[in-house]
Amino acid sequence: MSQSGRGGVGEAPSFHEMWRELAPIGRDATTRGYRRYAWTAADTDCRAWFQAQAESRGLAYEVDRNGNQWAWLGAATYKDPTAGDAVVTGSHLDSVPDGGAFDGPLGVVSSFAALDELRGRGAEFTRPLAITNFGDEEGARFGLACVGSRLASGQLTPEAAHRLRDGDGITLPQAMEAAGYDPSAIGPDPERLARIGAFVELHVEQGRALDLSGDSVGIASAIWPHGRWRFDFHGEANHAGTTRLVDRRDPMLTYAETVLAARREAELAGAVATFGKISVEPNGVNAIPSLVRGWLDSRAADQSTLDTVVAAIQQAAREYADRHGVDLTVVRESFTPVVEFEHALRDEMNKILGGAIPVLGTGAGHDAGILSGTIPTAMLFVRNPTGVSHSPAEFAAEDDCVAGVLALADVLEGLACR
Ligand code: HGY
Ligand code: MN
Ligand code: MN
Repeated sequence: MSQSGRGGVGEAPSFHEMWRELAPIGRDATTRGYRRYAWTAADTDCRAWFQAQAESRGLAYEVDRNGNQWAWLGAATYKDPTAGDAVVTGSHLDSVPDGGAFDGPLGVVSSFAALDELRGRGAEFTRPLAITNFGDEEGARFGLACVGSRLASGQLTPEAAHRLRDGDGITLPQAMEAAGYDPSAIGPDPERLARIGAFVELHVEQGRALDLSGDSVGIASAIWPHGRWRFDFHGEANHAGTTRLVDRRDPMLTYAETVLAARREAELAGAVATFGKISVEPNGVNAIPSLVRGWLDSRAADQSTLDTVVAAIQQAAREYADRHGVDLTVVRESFTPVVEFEHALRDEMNKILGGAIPVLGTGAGHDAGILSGTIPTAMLFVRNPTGVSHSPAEFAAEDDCVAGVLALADVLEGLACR
């Protein structure tokens, strides 16, 4: 809990105000879920909100070559801005389809609120501080997670990024241009990352470890390796009413068997595997499909388990495809290796917070994970009583959100106000 020992509803007043302002942006009136996809109008509105928060606090606002947003305090005034000692905090504002309110925005809102808290304490910053919004973390539109941080760290080449296409066939460059950004500028940003001594991302916990331990705040230890694979099952379109079962080459059948195989293989290995997205052509009630596309998301505690699970699922899919005269192609669309957060920063944070903060792993990917190969990164988790995420039901209690703001303020004070 915060060194100041303060907490409880009503603290961090700016948090509540920002939360209320951000809440309606990109929320679907029917599902109450969020649809803040990269380079859409909702994303533009979120970006405008971020810029307003930065400028209202007198922070130096900028957008980097990859469209990530930065709000700097003191970048130009402290000693040498290229000293590599900047402390950065933030997260993302985009969402999965019908995502929850907290995944991403909690980290960004808490960052601004933590700065307000530190200013309220009269903290003296001795290192540059920045608040960020990394673009397209969820990959909901173009299928690749963490595009903004992958581009910045050189893990995604501009050429590969330019090839990304959404479900309507719109390319990433077209989408960026339509949103007023120059896609030809994207690429690695080593100078910017070299300025950073520590990146701390606060995020709602996507699990129940803190609920079970009775803690408001936790610190991340590691992120499971995880990836996304697209399975294309090519069959033969035909009449649903007149085609004998024995004459069918039905890709939906193969897809269904593969989904069951994925669950079976994941259970056997203590991993997770999800087919959460599907597209069917021609998608007619009375027509056997010609093509079924299914996207597999699989994750495991270690690389070899993940490899084993995905290989077994692909093997089963090929056997089913052969049996039904279906052709199968599998494409890996996104992959993130295991992340072990840097121990020194993790332990320093725990010490700043009193030394008794639980340290927990996660199966969820984050920009802090992507950047961990380039700069020291760490994560703070805020209790989610149900553990539910990537759903409108995602929730964190007000008291816990405030505890997260105060913990983040303590960490930033400890790191940037020595
Ligand atoms: O998929 C993930 O784990 C993250 O929410 N992008
Ligand atoms: Mn997410
Ligand atoms: Mn997230």
